[in-house]
Amino acid sequence: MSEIKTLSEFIVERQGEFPGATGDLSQLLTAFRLAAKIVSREANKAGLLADILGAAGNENVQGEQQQKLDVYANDLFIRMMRTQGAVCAVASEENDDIVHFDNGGKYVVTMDPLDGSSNIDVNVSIGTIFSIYPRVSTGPKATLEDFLQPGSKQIAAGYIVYGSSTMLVYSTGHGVNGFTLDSSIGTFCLSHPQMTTPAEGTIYSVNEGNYLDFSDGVRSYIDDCKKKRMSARYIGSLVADFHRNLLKGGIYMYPGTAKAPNGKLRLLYEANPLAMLVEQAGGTATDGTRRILDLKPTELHQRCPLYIGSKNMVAAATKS
Ligand code: AHM
Ligand code: MG
Repeated sequence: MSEIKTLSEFIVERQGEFPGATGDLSQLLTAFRLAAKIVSREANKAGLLADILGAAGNENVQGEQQQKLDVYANDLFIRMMRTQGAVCAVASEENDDIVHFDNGGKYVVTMDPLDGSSNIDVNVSIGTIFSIYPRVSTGPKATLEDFLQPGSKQIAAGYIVYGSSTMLVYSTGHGVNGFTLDSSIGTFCLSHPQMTTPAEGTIYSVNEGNYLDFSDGVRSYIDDCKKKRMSARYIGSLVADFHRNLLKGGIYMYPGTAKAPNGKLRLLYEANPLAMLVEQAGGTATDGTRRILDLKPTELHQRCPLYIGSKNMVAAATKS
């Protein structure tokens, strides 16, 4: 029987990769691990509980309706980080402004606590996305400057996909590793060590309902995908679409249009963390012309077009 490695063993084993590591990052990952298990449990019973299922009746900063599980996941991840102490402030998709902890923590976190939330009440995969940056400001409180660092400054990024099983995938800049939750023992076990993504794939993922609004270049790339008889796969949960394509090889696109030149997805807590992961796995992420990780954010909830996945496919989709 092959050796089973748990996420906690793995985190401890890898702590030495950081010169001068104090264990704060490890503790933070441990907090995410626990929050992930709780959200996974809640997501699994979402269909049973009328008070969890369905809209919470609030709108978030993007004017989208929040689902109850969004609010639950947001509160939970924030609570876990607040008690843990390594993080001094968080920017979340669900909060208009920075959430401060006033604890002197040396990291800031950006997160989408429950991505693809329109899929909750139809029993389709959803996810959590997170990104960790070193705090760069020196005053008593974290500032916007801490959050507006380019993605290349991330020290860790990851996601949790609540799918047919729950997986936590993360990188600290030394490759990408994936852990599957064994719900019978409540433990994440290393199931996908050193994940790499193929340079070429056969899956393209895009909301083709927007085809008529796309640029000529994007339309012609989609036409090429069809001519080559590639597979169209689009769940509408970024984490799940990204995860599948990472494993199998493919491209996920959310292009800009004349009406929404920056597309829909957010740079800080959707594009940047996934861009770090895809690059660590050998893939690429661009906004059509520029590397995502080089973009200098100007706003917390900034959107950007996203082309992410297998290297050759991203190059082909963005060549014109
Ligand atoms: P959300 O963060 O409000 O859930 O929105 C992001 C989601 C992504 O998960 C998904 O890829 C995309 O929106 C789908 O958008 P669309 O329905 O326009 O195709
Ligand atoms: Mg989202």
